[in-house]
Amino acid sequence: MINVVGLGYIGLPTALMFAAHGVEVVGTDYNRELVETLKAGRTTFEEDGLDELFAEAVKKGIRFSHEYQSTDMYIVSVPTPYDKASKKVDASFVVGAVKNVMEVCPKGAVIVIESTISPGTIDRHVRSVVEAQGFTIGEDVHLVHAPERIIPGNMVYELKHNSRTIGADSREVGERVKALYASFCEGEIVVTDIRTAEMTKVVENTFRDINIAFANELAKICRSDNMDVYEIIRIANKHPRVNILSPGPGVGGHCISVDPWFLVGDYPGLSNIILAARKINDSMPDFVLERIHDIMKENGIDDVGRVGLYGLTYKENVDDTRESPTLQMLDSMERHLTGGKIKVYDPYVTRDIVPNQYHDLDSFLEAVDMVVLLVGHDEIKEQIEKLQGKVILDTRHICFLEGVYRL
Ligand code: SAJ
Repeated sequence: MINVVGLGYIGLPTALMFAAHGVEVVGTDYNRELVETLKAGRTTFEEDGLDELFAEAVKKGIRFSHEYQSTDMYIVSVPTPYDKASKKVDASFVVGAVKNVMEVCPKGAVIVIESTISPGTIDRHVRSVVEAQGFTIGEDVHLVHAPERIIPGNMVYELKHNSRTIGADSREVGERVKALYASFCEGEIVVTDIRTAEMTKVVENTFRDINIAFANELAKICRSDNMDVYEIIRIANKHPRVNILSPGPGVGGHCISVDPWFLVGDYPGLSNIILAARKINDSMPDFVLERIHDIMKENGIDDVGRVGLYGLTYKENVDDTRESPTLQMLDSMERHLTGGKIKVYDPYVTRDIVPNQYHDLDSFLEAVDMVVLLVGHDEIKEQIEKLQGKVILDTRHICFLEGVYRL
């Protein structure tokens, strides 16, 4: 039996996938409300194919509990934020989960950590905790790092088809965990050591952050000298070895905007391009605010209350708002005392999380003269003509109506 600890965006689909493929699973989370929701037969976030997977896992007998189980296999998928001051990984949730596991696990249990951690986290934070409790690593307990790679919006498909990495101290344990993941994972599963697995995961997200930063920097350069960045990227990408990503209002989510900081925190002085990329991406929400200001002036709009932000999530067709560029912008406006009146709408965010939030596209559009497209949800792409007659700032290159402004 596997005890999956932490039933968030990664833990839940992973637990469901194992269960749907015939593995006995108990999912544990300390959030009782979340556990009760799952027990009542409801998923806790929206994701393509998740409800079907949930139904299949329930049929195969998955159980949910707020208590740790006594078993020989644990998968820990708890959050690993970064410490805003030191920029280093905050491993406290991982350490807490491992401590709890050690209170109930039998001798020889394997603890797989799926949470993203910076290279050396297991050495520095986890091993010492395990040893301090009197456990001998490699005998009483085995540590493994198996980072995930699934992308919100396409999680269920990617969970099954992506290649994955297993880092373990011993080849034998690595192969055992590989065989377990192979119950559902059809991609290649590479077995390596723990530190390599830790570093690889962080490097992957850092690679993407740097590439997005390059696109964003190009957008700024082109704006400053009146060039069309989208046309330039489109043409440059016809080169067989060039593949520039898309500029946007910033980088949100809990991975790409977080993981590169681990390297900056641990290797200051050596992580120059990584730091520069982080700064460029973090500067984009303010860049959009400046664009809004200029466009308002150009069009004689002097009341920010007539401006509407479309999209609150960190990217299209998901309901996740963590670190979203829109929230970063609203935060920045508040700091400059210009927030409050601007209107906001997102079809995926049904709860009120910011002031002046609308829950219906038509009434949102009626209330504003200018629309800033911050997220390219299918909802707006499919009815883009509704924006006809508005002043439009499109930060996602999804609107081709006449007169549209871009980044
Ligand atoms: N973005 C752009 N321009 C682009 C691509 C993305 O501005 O061309 C923005 C998005 O709008 C969003 C942010 O970047 O705000 C990140 O979105 P994303 O779709 O690139 O990635 P995430 O954060 O949803 O998921 C990433 C993925 N990592 C990589 O592609 C290397 C995923 O595979 C990881 O599993 C996930 O992080 C994670 O959990 O680590």
